[in-house]
Amino acid sequence: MAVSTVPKTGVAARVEPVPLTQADINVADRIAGTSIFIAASALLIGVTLGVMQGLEHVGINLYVYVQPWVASYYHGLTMHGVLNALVWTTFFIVGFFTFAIVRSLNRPLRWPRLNVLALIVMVFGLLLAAIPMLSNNATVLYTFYPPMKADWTFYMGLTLVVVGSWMAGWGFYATLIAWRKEHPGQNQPFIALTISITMALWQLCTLGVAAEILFLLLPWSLGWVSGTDPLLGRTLFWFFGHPLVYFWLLPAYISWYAMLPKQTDGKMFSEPLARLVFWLFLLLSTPLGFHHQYADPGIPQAWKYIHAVLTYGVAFPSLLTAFTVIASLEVGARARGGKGYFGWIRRLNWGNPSYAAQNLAMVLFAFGGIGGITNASFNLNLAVHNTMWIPGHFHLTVGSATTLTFMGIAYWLVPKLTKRNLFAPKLALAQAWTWFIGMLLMGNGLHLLGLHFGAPRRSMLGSAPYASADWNPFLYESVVGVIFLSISATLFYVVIVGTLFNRRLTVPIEMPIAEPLDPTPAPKWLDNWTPWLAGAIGLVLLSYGPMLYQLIRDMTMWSQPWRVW
Ligand code: HAS
Repeated sequence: MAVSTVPKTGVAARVEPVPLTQADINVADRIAGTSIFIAASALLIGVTLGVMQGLEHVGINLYVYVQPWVASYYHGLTMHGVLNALVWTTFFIVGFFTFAIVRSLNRPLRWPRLNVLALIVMVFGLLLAAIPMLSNNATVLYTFYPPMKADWTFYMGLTLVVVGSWMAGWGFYATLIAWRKEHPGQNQPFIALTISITMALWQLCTLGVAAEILFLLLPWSLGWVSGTDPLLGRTLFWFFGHPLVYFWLLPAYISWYAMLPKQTDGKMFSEPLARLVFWLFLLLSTPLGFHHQYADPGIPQAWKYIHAVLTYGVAFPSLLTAFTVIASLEVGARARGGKGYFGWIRRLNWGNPSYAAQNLAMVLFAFGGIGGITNASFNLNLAVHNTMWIPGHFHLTVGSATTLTFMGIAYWLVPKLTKRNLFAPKLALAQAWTWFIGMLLMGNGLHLLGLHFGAPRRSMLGSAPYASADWNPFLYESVVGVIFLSISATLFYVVIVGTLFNRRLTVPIEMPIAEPLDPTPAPKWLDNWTPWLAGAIGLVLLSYGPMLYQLIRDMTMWSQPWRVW
């Protein structure tokens, strides 16, 4: 690698940029395509099981027809949660990021073999976890709270999926670092920077679940120790569990900020503000997991209060996002002839399924986000915790903001990867709208069931003796939503499979990258990792350190394993 003779200006010597060749693109695209294929396959099984759950809630029990493949409602619910919330998201994100970082930096992956190996480790982990899951030996739901115990292969498999995703992240950092050496003094490109921030957030928060699995669950499931400590296990899980939701959300935000405006002729309203949003997520996503444990005895109120305040803090970058992304879209709609305070909305690119899916995902997220802020309040949380309100909340967030956005991204990404035209764009458009209507109905029904009646989550409501007739309107509302969602999911697979066999692309597809409205580069403090990373680690130590110290000091490994279902 040649080093150019740049005069000493206080900036590091420039390394000659490595050009991006077709062979490099092919490597990245193969990783991306394989990851997204696995993601979509997981989602297919996951949503099918979701439909069965929805039908059970109105007394239609299909589980009797699928024995022994799905042994019980809870067996199905575990696979639904793991496949949709963990597998679909993680594999899609790794694939999408691999594709996007190469384009954003216009350079090859620094260590392509590491990224290939990362995917192999993830797939191996998935297969290992799948064996006990399919055979009903890991029916512990996607949060795998102890003292419910799964077969050790389940924990080991999930660990490998996480380790593989770390390796993918290391590959991305190495690529960004190489780019920085080649472009000293220049700001890191927005997409590559925000991909790396998302992966850094992921590396930080997964330390919690890694510790839970390695020190508590694996030795316990292997029989090396006889008991475990559920409170410590839950605390380590939620150290990871809440930032996990931002790992799901930030790829959607990358698309909303940096790609979606371009799809409607808009520009990024403020690139510096968008960078600030991602740094704030790095800073604030992890130190707030106790808001999932408001009802847990053993965590002092003061710590719950601190985490509540920080939770309100992490809602702030989303509020910034709501204003700036809408402004970016408005710029585009006005360029397309939109007029009036709200009249411009009609001129957005609603005819394009990729655009429409993502904009509808944003609308659903506005409701999901408000629900999240409600959850964060200690008093309100006591009313909704462990009720159907919570599935209502997360179907509007991970099930809509994330999933519908990823579907929208797939509508340009899959044609780009396969070099084939999108099959039946009108069906794709119908898919976006049916998902939107389905989630509105189901989300509303589930929220109200939880809030008004305290209907419990994770329960077979269809055969629950305590279920009252007053619940029926909301149960039926949500099942109508489920029917819309099943139509939508079917359309999604028709479009994607149709694309795989469609005619070759006639017009090449470009990855949409929105230009900033103001081309002035962002200030240097928004391009500097050190203060944000140090702040994130410091805040985690302050907000978790004393409590973790206390929980580990007082650890009581007495809980015997339970196999409930
Ligand atoms: Fe949450 C529980 C608090 C966001 C997912 N959350 C969960 C669980 C999941 C989940 C899966 O404080 C259940 C875990 C379990 O199994 O037990 N959540 C929040 C807060 C936020 C939040 C404060 N959650 C998310 C996101 C998720 C997600 C994002 C997935 C992707 N959540 C909680 C709490 C609990 C919880 C408690 C525990 C509950 C309990 O008791 O168990 C915030 O980050 C939300 C901020 C978001 C906003 C919305 C901004 C709106 C935007 C769109 C604007 C667009 C518009 C449309 C208006 C403030 C950016 C424009 C239209 C045009 C036409 C232009």
